[in-house]
Amino acid sequence: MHFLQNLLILLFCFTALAEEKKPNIVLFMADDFGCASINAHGASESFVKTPHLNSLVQEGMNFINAFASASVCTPTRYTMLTGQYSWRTKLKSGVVNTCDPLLISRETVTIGKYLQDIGYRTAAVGKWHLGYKESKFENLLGKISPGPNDIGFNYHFGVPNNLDDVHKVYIENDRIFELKSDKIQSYGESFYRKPYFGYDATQRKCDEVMDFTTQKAINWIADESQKQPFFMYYAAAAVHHPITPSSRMKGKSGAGLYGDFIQDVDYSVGQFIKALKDKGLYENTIFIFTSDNGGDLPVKAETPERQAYDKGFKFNGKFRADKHTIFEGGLKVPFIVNWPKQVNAGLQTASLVSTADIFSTLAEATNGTVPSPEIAAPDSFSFYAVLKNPQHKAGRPFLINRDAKGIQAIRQGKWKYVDDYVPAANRRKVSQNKKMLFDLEKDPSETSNCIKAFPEVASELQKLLIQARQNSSTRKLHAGSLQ
Ligand SMILES: [Ca+2]
Repeated sequence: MHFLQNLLILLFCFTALAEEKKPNIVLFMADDFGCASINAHGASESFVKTPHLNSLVQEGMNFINAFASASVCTPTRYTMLTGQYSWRTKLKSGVVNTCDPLLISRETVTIGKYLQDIGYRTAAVGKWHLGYKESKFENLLGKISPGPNDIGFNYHFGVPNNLDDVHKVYIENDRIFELKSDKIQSYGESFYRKPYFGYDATQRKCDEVMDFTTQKAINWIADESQKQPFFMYYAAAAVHHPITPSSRMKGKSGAGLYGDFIQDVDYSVGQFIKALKDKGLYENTIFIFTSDNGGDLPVKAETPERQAYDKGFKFNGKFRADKHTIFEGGLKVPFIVNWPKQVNAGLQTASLVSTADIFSTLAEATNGTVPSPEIAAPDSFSFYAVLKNPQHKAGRPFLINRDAKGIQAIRQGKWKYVDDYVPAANRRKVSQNKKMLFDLEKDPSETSNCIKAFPEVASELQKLLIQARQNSSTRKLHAGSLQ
């Protein structure tokens, strides 16, 4: 009798576990969004008002020591989706250009593919900037393959590269959205002084892209949420130049067009949260908000970013420099994780995390385990334990960052070492980079290179960086060092 009773209890437990619904995931990545651009991160309301992002911070966990893996778009996005440093690919510097092939191979296990395998429906909506097709292409006509659909995303609605890239069209799954014919008639000029392709299809309007892609993403969530758990990777096209706020936000901030555009990002976040709440999904959705790199601060006085900055709006906080560079202003990003069912409200953590760690963390949160580095995410360290306890030190022992030129830095504890190695492709422009060492505890704004005072620290960090380059995985390298 006892045996039968126990068996029944066991069966009940297993069924309850199986029925425990896996969390939904919204990964919201803003573009060029500085680490001090929202009120909860220090931005004055006299410049911008970000009520929805402030709520995310108040209701979730705020990471104050979080870094993008690179200070430009493509490498951070590559590393986030694959859990692998981008400099292990052929892209040693710069970003994917207008007609470049897909940087992620079909064989790579992306976070999308990983989640599909455990029962998720997945989507990549918004800015893509990881290339399309097998090799360099003439144009985007015909079937666009391989593309996001081939590497782990059931649905794709994308802006190919940037807010005002010369393609000027949206991509839906493996085709140009609303293409009428194969006629091409180039016209006008983009922000980059190159003519638009002129496909015979709906042309994007910069000031409508945020609303349009947000709505596409929310419609997809509404359609899918009743079926299976979902993963929505939403990559906002704002606040990358050209600074083109929506008519709704134009003139609404105290920091000019740039502040208005930040408020568009906030509005979009609010739309997602509203949709999740309306569907009763908010409690069990992991909502991550971050940026692919720090804010961009152009030199030209007439740019909206510069004007906002000169008014006193320091959107990268106290940190040195901006996007493209190897300094903290280019690498430090906002990082908020909200998951009401599992993560207590109003917490803050100083654990070192990177956008590279999202893969392993989501794997652990949804599947209770992290894939072996031979199979997937070789450079992604899970910070799942931090979500349970903000005092917990995340598993990441050190972090490697790269800038637009392919220069690398490694940080460990309070030290950050910038290496003199320059990828071959850039050696004509930069013959040799200067080695630098910063004590981030004493000097978070990187005002003084202290390499002369601590040459042994620099040389240890350089050794570790070289080992990391030679090893196929920093997770494996770290596990080896612990044995
Ligand atoms: Ca960017």
